[in-house]
Amino acid sequence: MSDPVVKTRPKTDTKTKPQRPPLWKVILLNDDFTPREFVVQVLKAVFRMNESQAYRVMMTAHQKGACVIAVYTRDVAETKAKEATELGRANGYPLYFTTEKE
Ligand code: TYC
Repeated sequence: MSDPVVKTRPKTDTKTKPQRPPLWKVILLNDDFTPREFVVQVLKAVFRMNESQAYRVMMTAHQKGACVIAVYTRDVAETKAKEATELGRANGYPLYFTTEKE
């Protein structure tokens, strides 16, 4: 078989923009047992928040039931959610962080 006369352009020539990786939300869920101060400590340690940011996020979850904390790539979001949930568990609290695609 001979090569086709009209060749398609290589993929590198396409005009489509490179796609950003999808982002995942990390969501803090309220519960009735974890002390407020402990939630604040975890938010500061795992999500690099300062005291007032962490307090505001904790109070939002406390009052509304849940609060979006931050968005990351899927891997980072899942790792941080797991790490933060595990900190609660290790201290006997049901503190829970989940992830959701944006
Ligand atoms: N509701 C908890 C309490 O009253 C505090 C708390 C806030 C727990 C936010 C979890 O995501 C949370 N001690």
